[in-house]
Formats: sequence, structure tokens, C-alpha cells
Amino acid sequence: MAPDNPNGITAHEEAETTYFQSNPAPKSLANHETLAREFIQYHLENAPNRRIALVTSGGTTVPLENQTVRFIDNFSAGTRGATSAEYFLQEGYAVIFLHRQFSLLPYSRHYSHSTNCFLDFMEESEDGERVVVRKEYQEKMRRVLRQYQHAKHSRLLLLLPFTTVTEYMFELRSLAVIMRPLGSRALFYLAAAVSDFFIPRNRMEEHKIQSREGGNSRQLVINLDPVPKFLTNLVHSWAPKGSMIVSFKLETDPDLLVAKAEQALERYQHDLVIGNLLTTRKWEVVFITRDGGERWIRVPKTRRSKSFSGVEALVGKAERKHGPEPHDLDGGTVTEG
Ligand code: 9Z3
Repeated sequence: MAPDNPNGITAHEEAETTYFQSNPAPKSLANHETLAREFIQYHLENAPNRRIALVTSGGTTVPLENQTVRFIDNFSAGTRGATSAEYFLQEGYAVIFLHRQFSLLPYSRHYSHSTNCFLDFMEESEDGERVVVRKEYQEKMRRVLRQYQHAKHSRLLLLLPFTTVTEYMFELRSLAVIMRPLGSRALFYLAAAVSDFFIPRNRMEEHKIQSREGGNSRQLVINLDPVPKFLTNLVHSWAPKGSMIVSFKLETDPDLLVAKAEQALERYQHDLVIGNLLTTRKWEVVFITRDGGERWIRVPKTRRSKSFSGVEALVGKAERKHGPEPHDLDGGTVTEG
């Protein structure tokens, strides 16, 4: 990017320096960096042609206090990210899954969460000696278990948790830089719901904010700063050259979605923005591409109980960018148009 101040530093670089110097790095960053380096090294040595996707998933928090009792959260259960990670793995990718702690995870997502309590899938055997999976769930659970074990034993999935928006930013920057040796075999799939606002460390209360002042209850007025738009830094500086970068755009107003997604692509100059609306995100997404394309992908009404990731259509796109590799797309899952 062209420098836009006399010191030769772009505004984005300046914002990056300020942000990362004035907010604390997460305690687990060094450990996560080591794990990611080992993961990438392992795949570079053992499967030099393998692609690695960094999938981000879940919502970031914005703590109101340093010793955090209260925080603002971003909506996301982690369904999109966890489901998409499974599809990437199925297509032969290794996956670094940067996720909100305790949000849904690939494979276990089928049996967690309040609507899918794992205990409902089990029963006692007739002789009362064992706990077994109920007959009607055996087939699906065997399939999921095999996929999970394959991913685990082949070291294809690395799980790295974050909680706050600042942790997310530190992790994203480090991982992108660590992924540089992968060049065009790196893919970024940014499904995490990232807060646009935060409280900088120097303005954050240390202790729990008190609800009373001088014996009276008080109002709490929160003053948030914008989080710098680091997608620019990711695209132009952190990520390996030639990697594919996909971001998501979440809106609630249908009249805004396409324009906002197009704006994001224009602004950050990456490969693809996948737009979705809060209320319909499970059934339809729109792909906005650099060639001016707007392509809607929808799950047919009859199949709407199945989780939908959008990766089915994306993998084809990544392969057109990176060169072909044999794969077996489940084309029956989505319709386009
Ligand atoms: C998304 O739009 C995801 O698809 C969802 C998935 C968060 C809606 P769930 O986890 O939901 O399946 O429950 N993610 C991106 C949201 C986001 O923060 N995008 C930023 C924006 O819209 C751009 S990076 O400005």
C-alpha cells in the first residue's frame, strides 16, 4: 500500500502499532503460536501440497472491566464456523479453528448445545450393564465419530480459543504471519462475529463497576472506541501473498446487505465476501466476488434442518484460484441462483 504520511508509514500500519502496543496480548498467545508453528511445519513436511484453512468462529466479547464481571457480546453460536470446518476437512484441508471459547466445535457440535444434549442420544443396555448410543442414532454417530477420529489422528485440526476482541486480533495477526510459508495454500475464512467497538485498555476500569455512587444508584454510560479495520492489514501485510481471503458480512436489514458486502470487498480488496442476514443465515447466503458477481446460494426448503456452511460452493472457488485437486463435492446440498 502507498505510504500516506511523511514517515512512510501508512495509516493502517500506524493504527496497528498503536493498537497492539496499547492493548495487552493474550496470556495464551505464545503457546498458541508454538502450537500453530508445529501444526504448519508438520503439514509442510508430511503433506507439502495440503492446503490449510484458518477458520474463525464465534463472537468476540468486549469486557467492561479488566477483572471482568460484565462484558458486551457479539451474536454467534459458532455454527457457521464449526460446520464449515468439517466441510474443509472433508475436502482435504487441514484446519486451524480459531474460536470463541465454549462455542460450537467441529464434530462435537452435533451433540452439544441445549437443543442437542448428548444425554438424549444415549440409553442403558437391556442388561443394564452398559451405556450405549440409542439405535436410531448409531449410524450418524458412527459417521461423525469416524470423521472426528480421522481428523484427530491425522493431526488435521488445531483448536485455538479466544474470548475478547483484543485476543482475537492478536491471534489473527500472529496466525496469519505464521502461515506465510504456506503461500497460496493458505485460506482465511473469517466467520467469527467481530465487535466493531471496544474499550481501550487505558480507559478500562480495573474492578467491577459499582452500581451506586454516594448512596444513590447511578447511570452507566459506556464510551466505546472503534476497533481498527484490520482486514486491510491482513490482506496487504499479514497474510501470505497469493492466499485466499474470505470474509463474512452480517446485516439485519435486507436492503443493506449486498451494498455493504460490495463495499467491504471494494475496501479491503480480498477475494470474497459472503453476506448473510441474521434471520435467514441458516438457509441463504450471497457470494460477492471481485468480478462484480452476486450469487445467492440457498438450501432448498425440504433440507432446511441440515446445517449449511456455504463451503460446498466455496471449495470449488478456492480450487479455481489455487489450481485443481480431486475432490468430491456434495452438490446436492445447496442450490444456486
Ligand atoms: C457471520 O456473518 C456469520 O455467518 C454468523 C454465523 C456470525 C452470522 P452462527 O455462528 O452465525 O452460525 O450463529 N460472521 C461475520 C460477522 C462479522 O462480524 N462480520 C464483520 C461485519 O459484518 C466483518 S468481519 O462487519
